[in-house]
Amino acid sequence: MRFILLFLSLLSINTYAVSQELAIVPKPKSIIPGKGSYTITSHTPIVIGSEEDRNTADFFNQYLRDYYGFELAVTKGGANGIFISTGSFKTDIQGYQLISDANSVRIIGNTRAGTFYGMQTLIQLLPIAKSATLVIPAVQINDEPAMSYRGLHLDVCRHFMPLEFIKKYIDYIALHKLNFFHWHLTDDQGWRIEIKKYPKLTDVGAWRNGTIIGPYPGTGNDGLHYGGYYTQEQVKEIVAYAAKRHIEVIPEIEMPGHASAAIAAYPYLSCFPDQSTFVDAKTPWNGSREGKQVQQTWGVFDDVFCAGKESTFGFLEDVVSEVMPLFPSKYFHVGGDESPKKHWEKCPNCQRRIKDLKIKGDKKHPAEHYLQSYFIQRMEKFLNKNGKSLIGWDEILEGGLAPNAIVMSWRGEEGGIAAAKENHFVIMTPGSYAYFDHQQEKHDDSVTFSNNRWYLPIEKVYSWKVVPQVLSASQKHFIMGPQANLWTEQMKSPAKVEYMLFPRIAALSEVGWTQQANRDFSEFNNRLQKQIKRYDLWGVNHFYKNK
Ligand code: TNX
Repeated sequence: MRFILLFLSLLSINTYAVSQELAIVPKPKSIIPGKGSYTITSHTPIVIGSEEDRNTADFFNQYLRDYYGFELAVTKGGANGIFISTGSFKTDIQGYQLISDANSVRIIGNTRAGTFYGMQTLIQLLPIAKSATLVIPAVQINDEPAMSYRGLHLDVCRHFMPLEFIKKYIDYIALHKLNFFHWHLTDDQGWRIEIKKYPKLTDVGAWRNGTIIGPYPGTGNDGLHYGGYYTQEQVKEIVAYAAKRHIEVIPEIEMPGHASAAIAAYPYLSCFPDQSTFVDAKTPWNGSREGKQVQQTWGVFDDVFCAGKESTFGFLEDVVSEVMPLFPSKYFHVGGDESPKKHWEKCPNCQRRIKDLKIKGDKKHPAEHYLQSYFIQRMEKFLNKNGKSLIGWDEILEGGLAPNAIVMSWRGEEGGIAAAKENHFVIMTPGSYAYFDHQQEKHDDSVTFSNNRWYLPIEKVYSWKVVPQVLSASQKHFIMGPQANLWTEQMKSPAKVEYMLFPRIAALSEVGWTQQANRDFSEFNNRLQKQIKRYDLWGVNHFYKNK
């Protein structure tokens, strides 16, 4: 009896030790620990199965160079080494198998992306301390993602992020086996993408004369001329960089709301071009208040794209036509959120449009509500004609969904549930689990650290069940996966973005990748301790760094 107990306790210590040692995030589907280990030295070759796997080898070499100070030769044959290849399993599931033993490490992906993810797992088998010989435990891992869409968003409008940081951000996405980068490129406080036909969008719209200090209404205005934008060449560079990491970039061009920067550049896009931008009495403003202004404060603004004038749609179609070819993704995000109807109610052009289209208000909603639906449906037709699928925030449900639209559910899960019930695809990004601008610490009242007092600790992110239980099995199929959003009103620098992102990105990755039944917070938390050491190795300014 005592022997059995001793044996059992040794066994449990052993499994514990293994799960500690193999701290892989997101947690793989199955891990079978082996005996012994494999040692990588600077003489170990990476043997690729075909030229298409070279990206994956390059990524690994870049990682070795950055954190261990050496890299490996990439070859096409050999008996020993790290073998990476992609099988032809006739599946689009991005799974892989990784087997390491005393003689080799073998990664076989179901798809190129699968092979790349296998390499991400190998990266997490490396010791954290810098060394010239890297010992990998023997193991057999079979893995695949639970959800096909695993996204991370970044708002570069409220604060502009340098190109080099966008690349770093994409690396972070890749290292967590996420596969979509949602790039929020236009908003009230800045237009951030070059449009050749409309140069003022960036000459004027990419710059503001100041920024309020702290959350609205702010304790003052910093009085600094602020802005920046990405040229089309830079955008292409980012898209290519992401593609090498099996990440699709989805652009977002906001309409009809969050349009102050575009309107400052081209006032005719407003219902009332001659009216100066409204600044409420509470807002500390810097510089001129005359004419249309790029916003210096946060929130929702009444001056939106006019839905009555044909010139608005001409402009938007031109813009979309320049943006589409830069992004091979089939998805195109048109925003659609937080668009007040106040101007449309008073605008003769919008009212004429309502009359011409015989749009009627009803007990539930005034006619302008349905005009929003007309706006989005019209843009959807244009996008679909060009082979793109429209994504919008859940407000695009207002007044009826565009026929093929994909809904990003942010005001809770309700929008996503409603859309899935109408057989529309859905990306889940509810504020209560996925808003990384909310603070990680309950009593952190320091306004410099978050957008507001909402509290979103990593446990809460981890507890997120992406697929709502109320849906039927066939409706559940429409839930593509999770996304977390980083709205940067209170993130002035890349360091601050990292502070808000890490380590919550680890929980997000598991929410999207690991089967629900295979997830447990305290077990995750054990692995997280090692993952945080990895973040230290990368030099990330994570939340626990200064604790
Ligand atoms: C709502 S989420 C917004 C953003 C803000 C964010 C702040 C969404 C579609 N719109 O414009 O930055 O809240 O948490």
